[in-house]
Amino acid sequence: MCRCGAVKYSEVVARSNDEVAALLQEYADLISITGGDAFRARVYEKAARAVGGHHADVAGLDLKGLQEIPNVGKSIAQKVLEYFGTGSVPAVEELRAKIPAGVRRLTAIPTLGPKKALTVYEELGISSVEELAEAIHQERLRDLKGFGPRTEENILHGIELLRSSGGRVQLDVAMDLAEDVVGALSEVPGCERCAYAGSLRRVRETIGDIDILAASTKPAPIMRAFTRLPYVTEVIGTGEKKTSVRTTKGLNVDLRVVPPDSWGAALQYFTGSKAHNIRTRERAVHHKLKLSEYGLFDVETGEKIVSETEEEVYARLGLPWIPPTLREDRGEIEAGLRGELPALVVESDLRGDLHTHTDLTDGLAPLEEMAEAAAARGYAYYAITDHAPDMAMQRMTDERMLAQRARVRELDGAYPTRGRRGGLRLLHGTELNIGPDGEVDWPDDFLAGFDLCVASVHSHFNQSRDALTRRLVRACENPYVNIIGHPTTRVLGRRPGIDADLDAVFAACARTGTALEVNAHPDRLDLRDEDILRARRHGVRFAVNSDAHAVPHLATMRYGIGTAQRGWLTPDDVINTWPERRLRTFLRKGRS
Ligand code: DGT
Ligand code: CA
Ligand code: CA
Ligand code: ZN
Repeated sequence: MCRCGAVKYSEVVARSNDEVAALLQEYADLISITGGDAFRARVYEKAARAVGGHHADVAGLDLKGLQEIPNVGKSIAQKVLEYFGTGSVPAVEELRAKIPAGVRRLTAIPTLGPKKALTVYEELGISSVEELAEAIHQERLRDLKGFGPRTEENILHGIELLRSSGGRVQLDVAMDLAEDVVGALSEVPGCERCAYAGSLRRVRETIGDIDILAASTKPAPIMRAFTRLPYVTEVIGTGEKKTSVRTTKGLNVDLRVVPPDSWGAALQYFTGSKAHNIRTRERAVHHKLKLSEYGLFDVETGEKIVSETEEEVYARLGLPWIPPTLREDRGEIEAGLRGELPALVVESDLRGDLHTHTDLTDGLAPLEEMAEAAAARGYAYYAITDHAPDMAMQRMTDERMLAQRARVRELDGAYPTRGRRGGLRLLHGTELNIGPDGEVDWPDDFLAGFDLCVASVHSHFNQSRDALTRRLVRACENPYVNIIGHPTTRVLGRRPGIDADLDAVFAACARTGTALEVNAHPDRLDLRDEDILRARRHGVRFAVNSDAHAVPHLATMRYGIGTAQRGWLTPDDVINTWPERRLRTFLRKGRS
């Protein structure tokens, strides 16, 4: 068979086959982790491989067709049909509920079996690959039964394999590490400036490696301090200008030290993106200048032009300073030349958070703690939006919801905040489930009692494109639905977004006065930057929300704001920057 034909074909069928393979593999892992029959786990593992390698799309097969795939028996075929029918498999959900997602993620490490994954979870409370890497570094694993220094080394190697294959890491992981490095290097005598650049400064949704820049006339002590940071596992290369290391987080960090008078040019260069830099270099040529990682130069005299700030560099190119989140060559140069760069929304513009949870459903903290933390962030208003009853595992009832509302009314205004003279305004809301036909959990008369409703897709992800589109449009047309939560439902690195006609959904949002969420959770960042740009052209409004399930999650807003900026949003586009009265008018929507 022609190779290119085969590649194309597999691209077409990959989606559903890969999804099913991942589901079966996960089920196999879950069986092992929960101490189930090893033989049964292997049966599912084999089936996963067979489906993943199957030549035709499994989505179109019936029970008989599925059983014709090698290693797929009746019970597995039935689960696959269930999956395509409803988007979930109860048997899998049941096991999922028993095990934290972090432990399941541990089994992605090729050198860590499920048994050992469960041991480190039970004995040391480790539930993420990052925590595991750190524990190994602190030599905390070797004392466990069945572990030793060799096991530690082995697992660490596996973590590196995992990282180098997948490559990119989540924004929050990279940000924590980068801020730590910048903090440490800023302390080194002779370090005049230090900052992170690259994709992290542009707040891309995932990060390949961290780029740190320092300004100094004496690079050596900074390089030395860098290679001695506690989480550095390997020095890949080190020199006068550049040092690269590998860290316990499996993430590489590049450090460049430049003379202070080139800081602006270097920061501009290493912030990128490459596409943006190509355009700025063109502008430089146009102005008889040369822009490189070494600085800005006059082409005729070869003289270095002092460029201590990025503003100076952009000014020499005839441009205003361009915010890093726009530097993707998506029209920012043209807008800059026309003097039409957007006045981007910033974190301090936010007056509230409109999608948050408490321990009434799957949150970790009680209402009081969440509200207090929201007030400490200086918000003027804060919405509590716990899950609605159609998500059966949350065991929500009308009574529980109404009791929460009574408490919310009691606490309204009770928390002093810098954002509002009368104390934090509490809004009572809910996160509805958009059912397979676009219906939601409660009838209109009950919905009318909420100050706002977020509505999200939480099941049936695999409906046809038409059905998914109709479903979302119908949710928009519900007069009580104010915000579509995490609109595509993607989970970075784990689940692709649903396949709906987003332009039709965006148009419906604009027409009905329904906002689209920019979910700030670094697992989601949904809508993503490119979809925000598209939605904006339809005239949609947005809500940048944390979807916090615990107090620390409130701070993930920074990633949501970064993503909103990458979608060119201004405060006027974002309803939770608005004063309360304007917000309340928007939330009334088409309600009578
Ligand atoms: P990443 O690390 O994949 O998340 O993405 P970046 O953008 O951080 O890319 P990276 O680390 O390879 O390089 C950092 C910046 O340095 C990049 O955004 C622009 C600049 N840069 C690196 N290599 C080149 C190049 O070959 N040409 C140009 N114009 N700029 C480059
Ligand atoms: Ca980078
Ligand atoms: Ca780099
Ligand atoms: Zn939520």
